[in-house]
Amino acid sequence: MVTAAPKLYPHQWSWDAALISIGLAHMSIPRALRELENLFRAQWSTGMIPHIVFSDVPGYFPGPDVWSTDTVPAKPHDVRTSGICQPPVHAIAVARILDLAVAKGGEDRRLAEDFARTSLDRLVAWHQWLMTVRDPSGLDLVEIHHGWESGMDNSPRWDEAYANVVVPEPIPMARHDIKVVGNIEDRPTDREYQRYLQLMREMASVNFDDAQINDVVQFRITDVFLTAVLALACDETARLAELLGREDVADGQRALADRARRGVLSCVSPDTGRCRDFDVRAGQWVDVPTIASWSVLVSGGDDAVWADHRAALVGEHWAGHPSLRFPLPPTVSPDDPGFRPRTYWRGPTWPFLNWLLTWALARRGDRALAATWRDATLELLGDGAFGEYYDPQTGQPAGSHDQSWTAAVAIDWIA
Ligand code: 9YW
Repeated sequence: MVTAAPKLYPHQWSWDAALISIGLAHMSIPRALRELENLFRAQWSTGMIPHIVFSDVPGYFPGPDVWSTDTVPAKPHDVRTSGICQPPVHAIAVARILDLAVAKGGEDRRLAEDFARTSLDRLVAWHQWLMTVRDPSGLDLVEIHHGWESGMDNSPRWDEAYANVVVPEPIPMARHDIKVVGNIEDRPTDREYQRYLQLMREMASVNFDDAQINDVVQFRITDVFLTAVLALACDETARLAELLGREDVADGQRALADRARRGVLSCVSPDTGRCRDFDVRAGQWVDVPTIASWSVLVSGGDDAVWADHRAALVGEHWAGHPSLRFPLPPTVSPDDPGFRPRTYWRGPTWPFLNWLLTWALARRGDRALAATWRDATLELLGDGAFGEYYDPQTGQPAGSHDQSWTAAVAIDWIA
């Protein structure tokens, strides 16, 4: 199994693994499939694909003992996992690998087709869980219970919700991340970590039982970006199902994709034009300008809104900001007072995210912008550091180096 990063993240992360498997497919289709299989076999019986599948390597906090998922009935007993999820990019990986394998032909093709066939039911269960269990209010939007589920851990999108999380007593912490990443500014603060751990405790208090979590967890927000990714994932699953002659699955996935797309469009603010998240506990929209504000660029569903979101993201407040060294989308606008160019999800540009955006653009036929962002990201990666994220103003790598999904997307682009 490929770890997300050699030192900082010595385990398998869910959405990283999907992108990593795409990179691996260029070298070996069987190897790529094994990577995904390692993740898929950790799928819970509820349908959830967990956000971390733990290896035996120590040195990450919070590790499996802190997560306390060992007695969760829904978890396969022979793997140790976290108890939450991440954005559902997996169908995109299965479909991309199948396309590459079909081009190669022979045994690779046969293996990838078999894998896709057995993956279909897994993907259906996963998407279904997200759109049912995680949409208890029937908003056509996926609700998350932890910032980590968004994959954008400390994005300013979650600041207000985290500010409302009460930590009744200090929780012991043994953070490794700040030792591994020399620059403390690159990582979330201790205050943020206390809240991350508090939410884990709340979910563990009901043994990660979906039926009870909503009542105990102090963080319930619909995630518009995750929902936009789900729309694409359902589209890709429908395409896969058609290729494999499973029309029954294709129809269901198309219906889910439409729902997710409607959900994303329902988040567009009539005032700002931006996509918002909805804080279920506070009963209010969260309209914080971040890269997720432009989620319709990912989901599509309305040509006029899509064009608005594209224009915003290439515009002078975002990728076209005069202070940026490369014309790439930062995660927070450099005009925002909260913009921190090196701090994780508060400003840096992330190569894997640029890949996802270019994939969505190319799929819609916007090859010109996709090529611009691809070329600029590859130029950024020319330093050979394969940073986890980059300061968009200086082009310096930040966070972990040798980050696996950064390397994987580079391979996919240049292969
Ligand atoms: C953490 C592995 C993960 C990514 C997330 C990213 C970060 C882990 O690293 O979270 O401990 O903070 O935010 O999206 O999957 O690369």
